[in-house]
Amino acid sequence: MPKAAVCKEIGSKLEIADVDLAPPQAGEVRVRLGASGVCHSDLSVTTGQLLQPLPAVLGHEGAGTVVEVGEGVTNLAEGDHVVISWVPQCGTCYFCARDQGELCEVGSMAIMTGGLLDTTSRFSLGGQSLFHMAASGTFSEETVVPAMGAVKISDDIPLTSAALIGCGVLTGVGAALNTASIRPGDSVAVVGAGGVGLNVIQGAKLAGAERIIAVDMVEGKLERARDFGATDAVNASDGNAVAQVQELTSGRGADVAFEVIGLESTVMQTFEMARRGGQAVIVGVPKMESRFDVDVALSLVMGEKQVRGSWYGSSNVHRDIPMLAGLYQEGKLKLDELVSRTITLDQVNDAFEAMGSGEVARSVIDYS
Ligand code: PAD
Ligand code: ZN
Repeated sequence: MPKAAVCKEIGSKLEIADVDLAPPQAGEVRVRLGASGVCHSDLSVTTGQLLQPLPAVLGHEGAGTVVEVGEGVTNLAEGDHVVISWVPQCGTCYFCARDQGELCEVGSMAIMTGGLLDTTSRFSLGGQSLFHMAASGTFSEETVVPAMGAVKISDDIPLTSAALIGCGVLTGVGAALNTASIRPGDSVAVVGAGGVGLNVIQGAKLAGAERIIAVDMVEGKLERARDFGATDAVNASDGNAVAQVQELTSGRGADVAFEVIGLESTVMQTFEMARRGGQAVIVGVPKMESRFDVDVALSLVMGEKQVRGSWYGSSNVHRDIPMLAGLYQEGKLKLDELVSRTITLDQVNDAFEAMGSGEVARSVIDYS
């Protein structure tokens, strides 16, 4: 019986409980988690900002060891170290065939229903079925996931660092390398320097951006942003952040501006920070009813501004997880530095509270 953190209803704290886990069915694997990061999206489920069928085992940023494979699984074997992908990607549907695996038809259906690929769950508590957050459920000592949602990595990467690839790193670095079109020498603004924003910053650096402006309201977050490649820092609590970014970019605005918070107000600011002909890339997930009001004539048509949403870093997980793991091994991608503190599963509610503080980039549950 694995111990897991369960969200029973919106507005309540996660409950730690011993849950039942059914064996993997055909095309599934059972994974013993080594670690799971705590992402803002987990908190957003508990506040109702992000839709997720409940009750559910939360957590979607995990890495671990395969301990059992279901019938017909050929891509993984017992003992493999894997990063869990919260969008299982089939590789063959309409979207995967067009290099938009983050929108995979099969994976998206699982996420929406709260179950695995057949929409049913392997978790239960006292006979009541529990959903898996995003076909994962990594706030549990063990989980069962689709084999197409687990990607093998080398055994010598610490699982506490590898776990972060599963959401924050793929999302952030992918937004910079896959969604945006950053050219060497570009100026980039990143609004929100939390766990995902830091990865947009290090992704923009990998893409060759020359000026990387981090925008946040917490001084400690801005200091850490510099360690990840930010060349400038704007504290949004010191007055108009848009004007400060424009001042740093010769009055034009940034070539590419990213929103990595999930607020209507900062989505609008990010759009205004992008220069004429530039891109605003929205990564943060605001509440579901959010709207975005743009002046069509001046900004979109005559100004040729582009707005793009970025889901899971526009990543092909089967390509990008091994690529990111390789960059880490070559010393070109920071993972260990994202782990501000390791915690036990019982401390997960405290990790939500710590998110607002300057000291924490990511809290990571260490199951070992
Ligand atoms: P986080 O809480 O670690 O970081 C958010 C940062 O924003 C913090 O550093 C805050 O200090 C800062 N902040 C808050 N308000 C403001 C403000 N008004 N102005 C400037 N800075 C501010 O969160 P995270 O990095 O884990 O997640 C960020 C968002 O990304 C969140 O909405 C999450 O749900 C979303 C996300 N999207 C995807 C995707 O695929 N698009 C994947 C994962 C997470
Ligand atoms: Zn996440």
